[in-house]
Amino acid sequence: MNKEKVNRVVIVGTGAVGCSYAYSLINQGVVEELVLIDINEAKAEGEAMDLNHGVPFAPSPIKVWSGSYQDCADADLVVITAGLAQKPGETRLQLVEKNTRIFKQIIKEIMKSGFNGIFLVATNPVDILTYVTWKESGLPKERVIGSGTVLDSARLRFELGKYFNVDSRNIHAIIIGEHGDTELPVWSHAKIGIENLDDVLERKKDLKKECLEEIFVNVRDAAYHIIERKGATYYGIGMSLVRITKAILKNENSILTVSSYLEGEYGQNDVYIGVPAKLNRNGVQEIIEIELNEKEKEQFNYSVSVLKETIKSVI
Ligand code: 6V0
Repeated sequence: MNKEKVNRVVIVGTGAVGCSYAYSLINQGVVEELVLIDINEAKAEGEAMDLNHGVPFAPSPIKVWSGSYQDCADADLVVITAGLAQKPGETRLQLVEKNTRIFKQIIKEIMKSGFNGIFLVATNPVDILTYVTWKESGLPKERVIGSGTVLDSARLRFELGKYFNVDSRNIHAIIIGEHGDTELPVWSHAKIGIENLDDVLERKKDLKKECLEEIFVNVRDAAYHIIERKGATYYGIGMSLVRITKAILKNENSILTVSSYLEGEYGQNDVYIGVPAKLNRNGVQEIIEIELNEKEKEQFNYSVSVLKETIKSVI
């Protein structure tokens, strides 16, 4: 195999999220090499063994092994899903101190290997830990990305798809802001297929605009509802991470609401937050600045202020 063309992804953290991502990545045939790292080495080893037994059924060949931080040297993408997860009732921001400590250690090890690819962070609170990753790694902002509100936007599309009885892949609606309690839906740009959401509501008298708020609240609180029932959420984020991985490694120029570093965009600076961004082989190629209405601007600015307060406490 020509080494030049081999894409290597390293996953740090082979818990529920890391393994759902790995499983989905293998099933979608996105990469040629997949390395698993965890502080619990036996767990990473067992997961690699188990996943390898599915490789004969994968759409394309892939080498999977449990490795060490030295394997990051040749990685195109390092995806971090390590750390503690929310307990029932716990907010994402409450995880910040413990996971920041874990991250500082992990990033140091990865950078020691000579890694010079792209970071994708999923651990919560994701916007804060993406900022920590950027600061600690010294890599350009374009190459440090958080999963942001990609999952939240998918949840919104799913719920709107159900409400309007339209394939969720035809729903163009996004959530931006913190991946957490201060996130917001951008109703002003939402489309059902090719029609503005407001026009559809105008046309279909049996559908009610008031239901949108309830749909959003359910989406925003989805993690709490799932954690209450099964203790953790992982399939949705696993598939969201694969979507982001494909956008990057396949050089797609896809627009996804990843956590990106703002330098003047949306009137904000020095913060990582979920906004629509164009992704390709170089990482975030461009942040798409859409015109928000007054209410959305206010909500977005509030979300930024909450994240900035939290960043101050860890940096
Ligand atoms: P988990 O199943 O407890 O897995 C965490 C893994 O990290 C375990 O295998 C640990 O051994 C490992 N780990 C801990 N410390 C280290 C370390 N220093 N080095 C290497 N590995 C380490 O948690 P789960 O997989 O459910 O969640 C992982 C993170 O993803 C949590 O912070 C969640 O809150 C977060 N999520 C993020 C989402 C998003 O949209 N961004 C969505 C869901 C969960």
